[in-house]
Amino acid sequence: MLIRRTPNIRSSEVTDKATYLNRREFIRAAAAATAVVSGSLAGEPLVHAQQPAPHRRKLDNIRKSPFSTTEQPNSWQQITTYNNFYEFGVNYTDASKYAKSLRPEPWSIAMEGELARPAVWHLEDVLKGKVLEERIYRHRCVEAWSMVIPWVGFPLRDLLTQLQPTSRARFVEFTTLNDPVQMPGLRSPALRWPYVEGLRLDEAMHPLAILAVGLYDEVLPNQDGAPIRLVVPWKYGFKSIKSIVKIRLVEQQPVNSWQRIAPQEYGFYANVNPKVDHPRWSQSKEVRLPGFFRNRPTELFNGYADQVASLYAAMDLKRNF
Ligand SMILES: Nc1nc2c(c(=O)[nH]1)N[C@H]1C(S)=C(S)[C@@H](COP(=O)(O)O)O[C@H]1N2
Ligand SMILES: [Mo]
Repeated sequence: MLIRRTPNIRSSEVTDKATYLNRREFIRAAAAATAVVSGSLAGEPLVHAQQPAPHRRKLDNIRKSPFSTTEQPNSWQQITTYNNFYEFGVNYTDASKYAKSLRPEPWSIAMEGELARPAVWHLEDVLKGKVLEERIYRHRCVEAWSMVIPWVGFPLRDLLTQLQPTSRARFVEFTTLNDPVQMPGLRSPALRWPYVEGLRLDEAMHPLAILAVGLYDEVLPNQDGAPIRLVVPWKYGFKSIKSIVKIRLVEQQPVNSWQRIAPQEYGFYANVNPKVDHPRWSQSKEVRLPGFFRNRPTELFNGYADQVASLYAAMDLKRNF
């Protein structure tokens, strides 16, 4: 028997990831120290040094959703200057600086795989006259920061129902645009490109899972995943893939980009869970931006347990992390 050794991560990649994580911690600590020294009262200089996204088009036909949290949303400035979007660089300020080169209009999305009705969607046509919902959701990155974001979008299940998955469809695989001209970060091997994510079909059909096309009543800024991104509020942020160009229904569980690069650190499920630590840091607490301190208890399923826990009733969440 041939034993094929497949080292999934090159040690250089692990080192790189560890280095930027440490650098982020360092930058955060340095910013906090500066704020104290310069006597800042607000305690929120970290995200204020950056340029917020320009305002583009207003969206119409938005109704409020009963699924929204009553927590105070973060500001436009905060939501558009503190981003993870590795296609534009690995630091949280990179997307606000470099995502200008993304061209989100016109945009098409291919729907493929186990579907009775495969389709190519022209986003502009689909959104014409469509009723959208404002969903104010908690947003929790695997790196322990959190925000509250007023997304505008529609349930992913509406789209899937229309496309009619076949009986073989068990998972949904999403793929981000892969154009190095628009996305300079693709020239770096930080991740295996294109960025890919996946959901189990029942997760994708859950009413909380949405495709977002806007933020604060406006079209999505580039750094937040224009023109269309997934939002799965009970999972770590990396599941919420940005700038989607392909949605594929498949039989086999997809391997997402983070799993591929570090399978012992990032799983397929990525459900927010205070009891399942990341191998290199605790998940029991989080920092609500724009603060500095990890002093907020992490909530199971990011606070959405009442709605989603039944999806995982029979599962060991330590093994299926
Ligand atoms: N294509 C793509 N999608 C992505 C990412 C990325 O690097 N590329 N980063 C993920 C991570 S780690 C997080 S926390 C969220 C951040 O979303 P936000 O910048 O809108 O807050 O986007 C996710 N979606
Ligand atoms: Mo993240």
